[in-house]
Amino acid sequence: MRLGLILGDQLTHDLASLRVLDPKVDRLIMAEVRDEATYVKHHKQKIALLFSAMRHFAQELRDAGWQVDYYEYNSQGNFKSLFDVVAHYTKEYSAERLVLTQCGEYRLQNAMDREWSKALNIPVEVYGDDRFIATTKEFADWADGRKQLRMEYFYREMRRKTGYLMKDGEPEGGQWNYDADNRKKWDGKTPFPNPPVFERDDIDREVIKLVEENFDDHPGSLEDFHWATTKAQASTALGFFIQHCLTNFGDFQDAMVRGEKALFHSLLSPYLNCGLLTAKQVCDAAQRAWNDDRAPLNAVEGFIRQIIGWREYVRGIYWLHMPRYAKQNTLKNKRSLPRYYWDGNTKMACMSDCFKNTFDHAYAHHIQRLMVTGNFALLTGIKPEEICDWYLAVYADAYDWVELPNTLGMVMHADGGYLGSKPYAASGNYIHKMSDYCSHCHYSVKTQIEEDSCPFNSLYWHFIDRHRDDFKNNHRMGMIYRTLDKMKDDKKDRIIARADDLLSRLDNL
Ligand code: FAD
Ligand code: DLZ
Ligand code: SF4
Repeated sequence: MRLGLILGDQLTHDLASLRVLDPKVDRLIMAEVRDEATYVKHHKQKIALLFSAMRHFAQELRDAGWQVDYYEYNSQGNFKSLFDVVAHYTKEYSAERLVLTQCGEYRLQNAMDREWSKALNIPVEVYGDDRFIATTKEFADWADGRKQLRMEYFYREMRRKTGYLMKDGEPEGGQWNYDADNRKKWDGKTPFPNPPVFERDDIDREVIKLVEENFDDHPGSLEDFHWATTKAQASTALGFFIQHCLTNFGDFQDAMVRGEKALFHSLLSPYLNCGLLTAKQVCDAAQRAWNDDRAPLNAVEGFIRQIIGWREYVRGIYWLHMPRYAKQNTLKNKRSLPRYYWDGNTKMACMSDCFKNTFDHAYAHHIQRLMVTGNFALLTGIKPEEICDWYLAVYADAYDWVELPNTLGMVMHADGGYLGSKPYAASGNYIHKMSDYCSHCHYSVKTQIEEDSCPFNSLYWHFIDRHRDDFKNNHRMGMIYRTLDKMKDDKKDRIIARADDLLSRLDNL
């Protein structure tokens, strides 16, 4: 008989390895283990979501006729790692081979490739994860020979491959991308839908108690734990998004509103990433909404692009360049992550709201991650590995394959502009334009050099100034340097002095 190992982010019934195994003779293993739950200090809600979804999935597998050995956290045996559990059951059943679907994270896949087969003394058979639209080989072929990659061109390939929003070989509406229509501040009127709240069952309650007892020192709170933990609940969440949010998704995709958790975002990433939903299922639902005239093209295109474009693109980059990718630090950042990334305690209203969303819900929407907490880390020169570990820990959807390229590449520009051609650096003006934060802030977004001036304003010019050599040949940055060069010397000096002061205060926190 063969043993099938199902990982916590592989909760999908037609997983590649499950298609190969035979429920009549083979057995499955799933395990909650300390090594996976603590390799970074995952948010309590992320652990609760995963453990509960894993337990529900194991039950569904048993109902479907599989024999499943499920190792619960802290059970007898006291296994610390997935390897310990696999070694135990390999021996117990005298398994002939171990079968699994490729791991999401390089860390684990690499350990398996290098050590597991030898240590277990049986072959380890790994199948490609075809829940993704593109295989890692397809991405590598597309990237081959390109000095710099552009998501937009890869996305077009994925549109052609899947046929989403395509008509007679051409993009619906004649354009590939409707982003120009998607950058509006919230109009203050369109009501925000209330995402579904799922009733908790005995499994959820038991897991929540387990997390409270065993992961007390991990960030976040379990008070507002509303995530779906079954495939059926995740499908309800998808239906809710399509019916109540998709229409406005495009218009307000970049907007931020104080105290609003998700606006019109889908909140589907944790389910996509652990397998309760698949990319195809989600995109099919969006395509149907377009076919039936239930949502406008700018919204449906923007949403599908995030999934078959960005999500696939970052995964492709990850597998093409790991482990080298994780070590890059092109801008030579040296600063440690400020304490308030962990305690949320800051007078900057934008940062404070993003931290609150993060700790209360293990969630923040894309622009909060990119243009607030990310932008601040970029401008202040935080070490890439520290900010990457933070994003990997605090979000329910965070896995290395998707978090790392987004943080190290998109936010920190630490890959030298390989993933994105220009750093997403911005002053407080951008945050002011896209949110209502500044009117509730201790700092003034209108000024640069006063004691109460918005920190982003001077830090932005400090970043531009200190990285002149890094960006002088980047034609997309030309206008910014021309603006800096036109600034009067004494004004520029005062801005840089204000930023220096802020940075030294950060270092002494
Ligand atoms: P929506 O706005 O509703 O978007 C729909 C879906 O598109 C998402 O569910 C997600 O699957 C996909 N998507 C959108 N943007 C991206 C992107 N840039 N990369 C990959 N997929 C994308 N996303 C993760 O899934 N896991 C992470 O660990 C993660 N870390 C991030 C770290 C940083 C610094 C930044 C800037 C972004 C990160 N993202 C990550 C991308 C994005 O912020 C989240 O996917 C999104 O906020 C999830 O919320 P949602 O489901 O409501 O998304
Ligand atoms: C994120 C996570 C956590 C918190 N716990 C477990 C676990 O106990 N068991 C498990 O199989 N998976 C867990 N995961 C997801 C894994 O970290 C994920 O499967 C790998 O990182 C993918 O390579
Ligand atoms: Fe953020 Fe600056 Fe606006 Fe305050 S003034 S909310 S710090 S952008």
